[in-house]
Amino acid sequence: MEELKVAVGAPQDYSADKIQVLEGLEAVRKRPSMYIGDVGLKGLHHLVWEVVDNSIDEALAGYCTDINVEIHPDNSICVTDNGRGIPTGMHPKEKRSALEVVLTVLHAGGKFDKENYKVSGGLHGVGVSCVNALSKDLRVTVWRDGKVYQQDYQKGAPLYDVKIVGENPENKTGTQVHFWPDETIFLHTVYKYETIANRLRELSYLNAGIRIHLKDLRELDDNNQPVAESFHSEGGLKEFVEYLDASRVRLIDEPIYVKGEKHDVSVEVAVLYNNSYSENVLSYTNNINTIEGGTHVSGFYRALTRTLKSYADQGGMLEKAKVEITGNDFREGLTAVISVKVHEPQFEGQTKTKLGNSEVMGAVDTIVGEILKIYLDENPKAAKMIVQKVILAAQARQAARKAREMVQRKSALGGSGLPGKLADCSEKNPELCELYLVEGDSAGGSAKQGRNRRYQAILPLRGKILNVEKAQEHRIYDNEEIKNIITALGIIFGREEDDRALNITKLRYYKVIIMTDADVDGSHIRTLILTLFFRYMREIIEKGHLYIAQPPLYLVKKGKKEIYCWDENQREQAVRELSGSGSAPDVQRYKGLGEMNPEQLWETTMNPDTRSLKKVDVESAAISDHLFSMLMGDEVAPRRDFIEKNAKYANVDA
Ligand code: 0RA
Repeated sequence: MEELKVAVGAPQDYSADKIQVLEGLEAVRKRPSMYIGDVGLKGLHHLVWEVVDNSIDEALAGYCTDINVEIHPDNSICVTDNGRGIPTGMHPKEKRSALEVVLTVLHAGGKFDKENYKVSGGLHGVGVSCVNALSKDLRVTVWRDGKVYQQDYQKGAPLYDVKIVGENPENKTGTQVHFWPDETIFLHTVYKYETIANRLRELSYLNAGIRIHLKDLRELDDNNQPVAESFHSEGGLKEFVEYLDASRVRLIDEPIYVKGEKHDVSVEVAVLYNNSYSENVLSYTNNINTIEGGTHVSGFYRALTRTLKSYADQGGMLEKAKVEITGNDFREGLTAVISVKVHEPQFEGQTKTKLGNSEVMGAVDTIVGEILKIYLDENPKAAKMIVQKVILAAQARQAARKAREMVQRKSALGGSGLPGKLADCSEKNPELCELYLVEGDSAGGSAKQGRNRRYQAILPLRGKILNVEKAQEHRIYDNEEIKNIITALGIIFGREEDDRALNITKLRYYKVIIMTDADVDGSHIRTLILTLFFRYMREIIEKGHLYIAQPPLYLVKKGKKEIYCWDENQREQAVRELSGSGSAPDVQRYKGLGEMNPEQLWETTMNPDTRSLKKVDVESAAISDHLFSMLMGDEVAPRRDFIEKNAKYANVDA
């Protein structure tokens, strides 16, 4: 019946049909950003996510246990799974192999049969045909029905009909997609191992049981083996929060774990409390990181606040402590992962990473509320630890408000209210203004002399600023350097309904530039400043206002000729260049900014025409949070491990 209807309505002319299909993929090639976000590194990696998501879907449907991802020496990517294999039979409507349809028809995505798939991943859900369109070459191989099928494509167009390339007597099943991104489309074509490894790790936690193997064939390790890692988690989200909190001190022994389903929304949550003062909540919808949060996160907070509050009320604990508790007090020291699976997710917000479905809020609220209540009743010891932490947070918040008000009242009263050490610029339009946060009074002095005083302001910082990772909020307002930074920036800390929320509408400089020495102390101070911004002023990073100055490492000099160098390669080249006529040039290694005179500092590091600035971004909140808590937190072992492991890559000094 179905087939008959399709046959009657189908285009008579097969080739016309084919042209239409190619037009679809042509649209992807014309406007790739509409389908994969951008054509930079992000878009390049998006191709991998798209292919892997299909295999994950197959695993979620219960047919696939292992996924292999290989990065080849030519930066092509090969993804293999042991699922059912993309169907290869004749597609009744398209009159060609279903395999070809999946690979060449936009939005076909392989999901003919919606019942088979609970949910589908992929931010844009564009499917593997989109990857095909943006690849100069792609080869798909399917093991199915005792045969091996194959088809090759260029820029999305099949080179031949699907063919059988071999027998498969053991009746293996699976799909392999090997693609070569088109370098005429992408700005970068070199894959980043860490980016892929981080995403695959995340996927293995979000989808317990699946084994994902990554192999990088571009580089051999010390044993002449390709770099490889396998990701597999039986504990799923429970292990995910433990991983996130690995460098923190726990208040409860085991994660609180919630799983349930309501109104077709499946909800999974894992929660830990630690002794820090920061909050780390990650949320996912259909395996996609919802960076901007949304209804699932709101539902979680509602349930957490209501359930903990009523538990504490019943026990008379709040009355005894004589504090007013607000929603945020339940979030200090909280680490949680929220993962929901929704049939038709609506993504909103600036970066389309905020979940909008209203039914999800109630589902998460109800499920978390019920299970958390049972947990608290059954685990009185853990419950007491959490409530005590909440009460402490409330008391600290009151102290912080007083301290913060002192800082802000002072700036509202006294004259300009700006810190005495600030050498401000004359320009008043913040879009044109830059603030340099400079390590040390002497470098600060050089910067003041070397700067363009019309639009560049200088704030010297003396010594090391407070490590906010280890301090309660009210203490940060006692710190002279931090107070100076806040008042110089002109921002308002906290609002009535949300003490932690920041108001940066009055930000006085659209570029805030951290300028520290190129030595161990300098990098430590830079990390401390970055931690302050990450924990208390993240919006400044998110809006792209925070930068790191890049002072040169060397000056190579002979006679009147001077060449500044930022790395070893440049230094070697400069030495070769100036060695030309006889004697070797003089090489000066800059360790501190203070070794440069004001003119040199201007020329190399501050002049917008010649300097290079590194923009700070919050690549992934999970990674940064992990990194900051590890670098700045209490536990020493993870920090040592990290530094040992990354010593040769990262510029992170102990
Ligand atoms: C459509 C239908 C079926 C499986 C798949 C697509 C499928 C797609 C991909 C993409 C990567 N790996 C995959 N594995 C399977 C179900 C086929 C059946 O009923 O046997």
